[in-house]
Amino acid sequence: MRTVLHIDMDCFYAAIEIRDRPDLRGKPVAVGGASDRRGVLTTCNYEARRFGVHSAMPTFLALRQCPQLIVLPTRFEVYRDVSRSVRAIFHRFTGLVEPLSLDEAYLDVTGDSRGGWRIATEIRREIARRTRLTASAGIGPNKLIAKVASDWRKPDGQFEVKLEDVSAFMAPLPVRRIWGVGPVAAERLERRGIKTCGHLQRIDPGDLVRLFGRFGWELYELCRGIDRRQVEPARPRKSMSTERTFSRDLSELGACRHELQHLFQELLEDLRKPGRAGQVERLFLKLKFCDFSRTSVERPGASPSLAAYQALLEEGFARGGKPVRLIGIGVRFGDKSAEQLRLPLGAEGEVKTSAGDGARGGFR
Ligand code: TTP
Ligand code: MG
Repeated sequence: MRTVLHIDMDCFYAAIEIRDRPDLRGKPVAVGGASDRRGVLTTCNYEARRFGVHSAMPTFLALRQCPQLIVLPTRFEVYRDVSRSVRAIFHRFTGLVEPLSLDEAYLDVTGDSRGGWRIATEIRREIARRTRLTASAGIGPNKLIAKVASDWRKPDGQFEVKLEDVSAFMAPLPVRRIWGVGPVAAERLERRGIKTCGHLQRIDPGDLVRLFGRFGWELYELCRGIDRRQVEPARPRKSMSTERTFSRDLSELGACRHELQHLFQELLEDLRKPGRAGQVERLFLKLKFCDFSRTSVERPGASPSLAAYQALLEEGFARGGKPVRLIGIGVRFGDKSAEQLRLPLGAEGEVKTSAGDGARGGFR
């Protein structure tokens, strides 16, 4: 019998913005790209959600739906810092922390005599004290249950599902809530009148296997709230990168070079941060062009330098021959990344080895 927590920050980016600008409290607030520049929202607060505004919505549509919506630009650096502090809090409770994104993680607290409920309360209190932000928690015997439960008392709440209540807890949930059931599988089920996990629980396992192959067995368990996936602490990272999308496409190589300097500084800062370290083996650069086509250039190299990235930029830029919408640069680590190394920096910002904690998003 395990005890798994799922902790999820409330309206994460928007909550941070409102924390830092209290005059915005009580008003509908969203974070994302400007409406005149193909922008979409990353998230919004509950006041905005009441108007039907949501994550990934184009900003111009959101403003149509809620004209008084205040749309703020993203400040990823700040979100990353907060995310780090929150993760540090998790780690004071257990080493078994599996981050899912900047604002959510699973924690395995099996065997801790305080019990899941009390640990979740303490973690949420600590998050509030140190970051002045709220989080919600789900407590259950596995990841599936914990994740669903963390939504139950959002915002600023927590919900626990005991082992004996798991099957009943699952029954009313739509089949889509099950890990691994995408839109296609959900539609196949719904066409047969199977809309909830409760419906699914009544299907013979043989029929599920006939319909879904091996996944049928998993479905048989998942719809009953049985989930064997372990909480897996973050693995050593294979690469680290930083990127930027420009509000106006860059048509000159000179302008790209200028932006590259900023990106390079960011990458160096990230590489210098303490954490898991590894030997840099390759450098890469990616470009996305105005027509959304992309190219990437990569070469072996143990020490990231601005000159090396400039050479990659020139190659990629010439290849595209089009205005540039996004530049990303990064490093790939060798197999030794797993070792806890922390070697000194070389001269002139050259990085001999690297360290970072994985919060910076890569290319998705
Ligand atoms: P979520 O946890 O999905 O959302 P949230 O924290 O804003 O709100 P909730 O209270 O419902 O948990 O995502 C965390 C952050 O990730 C969110 O603040 C912004 C970012 N994000 C995006 O950038 N794009 C997206 O499409 C989504 C869903 C989130
Ligand atoms: Mg969240």
